[in-house]
Amino acid sequence: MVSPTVRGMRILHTSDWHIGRTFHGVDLLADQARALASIAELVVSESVDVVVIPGDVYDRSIPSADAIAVCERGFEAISAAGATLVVTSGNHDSPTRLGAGARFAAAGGLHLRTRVGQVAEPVVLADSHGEVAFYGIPYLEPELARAELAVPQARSHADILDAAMSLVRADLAARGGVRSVVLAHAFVVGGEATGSERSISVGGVETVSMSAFNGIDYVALGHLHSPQKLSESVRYSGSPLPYSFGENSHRKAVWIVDLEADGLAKVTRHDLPTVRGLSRLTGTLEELLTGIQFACAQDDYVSATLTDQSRPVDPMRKLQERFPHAVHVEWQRPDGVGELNYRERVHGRRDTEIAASFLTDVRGTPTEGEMSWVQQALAAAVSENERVRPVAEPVVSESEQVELSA
Ligand SMILES: [Mn+2]
Repeated sequence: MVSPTVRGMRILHTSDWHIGRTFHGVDLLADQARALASIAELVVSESVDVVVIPGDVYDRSIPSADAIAVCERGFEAISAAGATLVVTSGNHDSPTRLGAGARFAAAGGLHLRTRVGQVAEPVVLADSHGEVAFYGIPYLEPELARAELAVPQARSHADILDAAMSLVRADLAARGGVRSVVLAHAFVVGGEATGSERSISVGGVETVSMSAFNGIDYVALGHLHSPQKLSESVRYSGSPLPYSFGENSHRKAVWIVDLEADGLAKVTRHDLPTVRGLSRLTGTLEELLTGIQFACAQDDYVSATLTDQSRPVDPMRKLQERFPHAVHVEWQRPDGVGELNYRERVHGRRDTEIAASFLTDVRGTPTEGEMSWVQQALAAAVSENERVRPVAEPVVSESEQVELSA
């Protein structure tokens, strides 16, 4: 008789969806919807049982109606793909809003853990080896969490997280050896930020130690936006999309975590498809518009640095003819060495010259008529200066004052 294969529990770890985020003013909802659809596809193709999302589901505490719709469709697609969801709130989420209707959502397989008071009430799921307790630790704002966790002396993120984890450990001990997963939204020492995270610094300290999580089978972290492994069992999944040009070298990913009878068995990285690439381009406007080497960036979000001799006129409109998703353009003076010291640069030049070159830079060469207005305005300003110059007061030096008061 062939014994049936006993499979453990398979968990997909993603985080920092930041639904509703804009990128240099551009709405990302369509990209985000595609990223969530690709996560739902992985749930099917990898036979995932549970999807964990440790925070920053939304980008704002009051998400737009469109952002809520995208999130809801994402949750529904994951659920329809066959996975249970365990979700906690991050520093961008409103715990109250994200957690609204949590009891009813739980009945449908969406477990929203957004309350500090619930850190020791795990979502208990089971596979053929037994139970797994999922503890959802929402982002713990020290000022707010201190009272709820009854640790009035706690000041730092580390103190607060330790208090939450001791509640988790006490509950876990009472369950007698069940496997455990913790979701937490925190900056763990050793993690690398990308620059698109909002600081959670309290008194200069925003990090917590990895040892806070000792003894847990898998720790699914949220907050940092690039996928990274702090230890075999403590990881950040990062965001599903890049949220700054600094992230154009990161491939976005999720972790697929296999728990077997003894706990953590295997973690596999699955790269997410790139919805739209990011490119930083440098050259003259003409080079960017015609250079064959830039053709591969035509569908990307583009940040352009222009190196023309003088500031090009209306460069964004021209760039967008070739790069419809150009979102940022800046002009770098080709002769600019280091920091531009404007005062030094204009030293010794006449006011009219300075005004004319400013107008040329920002808008194009001024006409003769415009320059005559500029000259009249400057002349008027100079004579006004002379009229209002106050008569100098006699000055009492410090040593004289000392003598007088002595
Ligand atoms: Mn985040």
